[in-house]
Amino acid sequence: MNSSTIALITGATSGIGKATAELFAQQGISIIICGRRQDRLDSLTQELKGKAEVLSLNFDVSKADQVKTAIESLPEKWKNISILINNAGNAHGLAPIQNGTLADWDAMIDLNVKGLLYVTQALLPTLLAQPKAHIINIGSIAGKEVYPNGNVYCASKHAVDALTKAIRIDLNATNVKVSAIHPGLVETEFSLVRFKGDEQRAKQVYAGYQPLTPEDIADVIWFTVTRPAHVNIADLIILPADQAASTIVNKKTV
Ligand code: NDP
Ligand code: 8X3
Repeated sequence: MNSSTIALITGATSGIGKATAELFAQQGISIIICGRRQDRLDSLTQELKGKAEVLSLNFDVSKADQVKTAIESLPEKWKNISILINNAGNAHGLAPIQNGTLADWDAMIDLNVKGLLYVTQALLPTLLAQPKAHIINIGSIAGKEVYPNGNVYCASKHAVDALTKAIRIDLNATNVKVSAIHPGLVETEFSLVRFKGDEQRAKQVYAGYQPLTPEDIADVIWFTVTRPAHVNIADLIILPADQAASTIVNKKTV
């Protein structure tokens, strides 16, 4: 892998996607960083300047027309993408099903499930045209288990798990490897988004134990994409040492 390798990373303006962009840039991979916050895309482009070739694309993954337009707008030299990191995703709310809102449910299904499908479909012709290509879907422990009040977020991540397996089967006879990485608790802006900007509540999620960092997940993504051609890390769960299951975390009382 070198500067002729092009990776497209969704959700690169924050958390896991940003750390992945930083690590890929350090390794000299050309990266397309995606997200909706232009100021974040601009500052990350600035930060990575001189380390690697960087192109930013501003689009909402949950809007099929925006995804199509953004991918079609790629300059010729950026078209040969061989690594797709489907990372953009979030939870909206944490409420029992009887108190959930349609707006939150739609947002999660549109982003975590439909967004992943839209980006994957838009890039498949390109990925299939490369000698070797790789799709990495960022799932979650919430795609392997369900937990109280996690209902629709867990369902959306179970869908990511199912789609990863299904896409791997459908692409089995092609040049495209398909992998999923399922993190447990990672300290990012995830909980701030889930709790709609409530910083205190978000902080509590990561208090009393050592959560994973976005860089821990970026390392695993890098490991996954750099295995030899005959090796596919198909499905991987990564938890903080203090986490045994979604809701079982060895928190020290303070
Ligand atoms: P962050 O909130 O820090 O990052 C989410 C990223 O997704 C941002 O870059 C955001 O960019 C982007 N995004 C959100 N909505 C959209 C949209 N509609 N269109 C395009 N981009 C969007 O969270 P994380 O880094 O933690 O999350 C990354 C992935 O990891 C998600 O799929 C999440 O479900 C998963 N995950 C996270 C865990 C955690 O504990 N943090 C654990 C397990 C999985 P912008 O707002 O600029 O569009
Ligand atoms: C994010 C981790 O446990 O909040 O997917 O669902 S969790």
